[in-house]
Parts: sequence; C-alpha cells; structure tokens
Amino acid sequence: MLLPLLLSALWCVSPGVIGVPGAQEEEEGEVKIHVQHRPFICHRKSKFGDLLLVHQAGYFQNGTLFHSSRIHGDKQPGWFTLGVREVILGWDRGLQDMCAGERRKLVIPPALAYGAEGKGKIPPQSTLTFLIELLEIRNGPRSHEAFQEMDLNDDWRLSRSEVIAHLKKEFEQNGQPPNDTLNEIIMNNIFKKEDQNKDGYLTSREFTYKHDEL
Ligand SMILES: *[C@@H]1O[C@H](CO)[C@@H](O)[C@H](O)[C@H]1NC(C)=O
Ligand SMILES: *[C@@H]1O[C@H](CO)[C@@H](O)[C@H](O)[C@H]1NC(C)=O
Ligand SMILES: [Ca+2]
Ligand SMILES: [Ca+2]
Repeated sequence: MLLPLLLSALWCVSPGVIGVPGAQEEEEGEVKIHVQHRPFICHRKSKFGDLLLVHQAGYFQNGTLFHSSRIHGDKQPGWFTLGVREVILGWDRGLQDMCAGERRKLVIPPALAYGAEGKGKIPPQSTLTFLIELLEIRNGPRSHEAFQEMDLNDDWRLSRSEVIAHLKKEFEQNGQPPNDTLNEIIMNNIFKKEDQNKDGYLTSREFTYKHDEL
C-alpha cells in the first residue's frame, strides 16, 4: 500500500483528491482548528515531514459534503507527507502536533485552500471545512529518523552505497524484483539533486526536508 519512501518523495505521487495547491502564495487568514477527540494515550505527535494516514470529509460553507474518503473512491484512508505542500496549506498547518486517533475539524480560508481560482468542483474563493481523523503516523521519507536508519556506519552522512542499500531494501519490502540498473539511476538522480556541495555524500541537512516553506 505504502509506496517506497524515497521513490514517493522523488516522483511525487499524485495526491489525488486532496489536491496540489495552486501557485497562490499570498497569505490571508488562519486555519481554525477544533480538536474534536484526543485519545488518552499519545505516543507521538505529528510533525513536519511525517507520513500521515487520514480519513477526511470536506464540506462547503453551506454544509454540503464535497468529498469523503469513507464514501467516495476506494473508501480507503490516504497517506501524505505533512508540511511539504503535498496537500493544501491549511492541512499542512492544521494537522501538526496531532496524535494518532485524534479527530479535528479545520476551517480553512481560500488562501490556504484552493484560492481565488478554485479547483475542480471547488468554486473560487471557497472557505472549506474538513473533518479529519488521523489513523497512523510514520516516519517520513525525509525525516531525521529515516536518515539515521539509512546511515549504516553512523558517520552522519549518506554515501552512494548507503543510498543504494536503502533502495534495494525498499524495493524488496514492496515485493519488486531487484534491479541494480534502476537503483543506480535513482541514486544518481538523488545525488544530482540533493548533494549540493558535490562531495559525494548527503548530509542530514542536504537530505531532510527544508523547513522554510511553512
Ligand atoms: C453549496 O455550495 C456549493 C459550492 O458553492 C454549491 O455547489 C452547492 O450547490 C451548494 N448547495 C446548496 C444546497 O446550496
Ligand atoms: C531495470 O530498470 C531499467 C531502467 O528502468 C529497465 O530499462 C530494465 O528493463 C529493468 N530490468 C528489469 C530486469 O526489469
Ligand atoms: Ca554513512
Ligand atoms: Ca554533500
């Protein structure tokens, strides 16, 4: 179900109905967050770069439901990475510090949703309300936890062979046949993009998501 972590990050899997926000950058208003249920036990709270599994229902201001993951499509909850604009900005902001099992209502102004243009069945300038249930939190593809896991010799940098080893593991876990050629290509792409000082290693800083987007 879960795509290979590095791959999903690189190839930017379509987030489906959650939708990629438009080019709208100006900011207006804030997300209103109502915690509807918080579980008694909370081992870990969602943070930037985490992978979240959620059920969601979206409503227009007049109360009409426009999407529900429980009713529409495959009726399955969906994964996304928090804080990297894979989803609308209102979600990135409104779903932080959340526990697995927690339910929130978010009221999101247009500038933090689909903006002046709208999208699909979302009309321009729509304030949207979402009911979100967070089912599971996992380490994101570009988290510090993922970095530490990949850094096999604990020297705080990822070598080419460490990245290759990780790709092999991901393919294996996802039941894909081994393909050294493909691993080599993906690894080279990663280093081309991420190894900013071209020293042949990825530091944690080069590897993890940048925080300045929020
Ligand atoms: C509610 O608002 C949406 C979006 O503006 C519109 O498409 C829908 O027809 C409205 N429903 C009612 C019952 O007014
Ligand atoms: C391995 O991946 C390469 C590059 O995508 C592809 O051309 C090749 O057919 C693959 N080999 C196998 C055995 O699947
Ligand atoms: Ca290392
Ligand atoms: Ca480097």
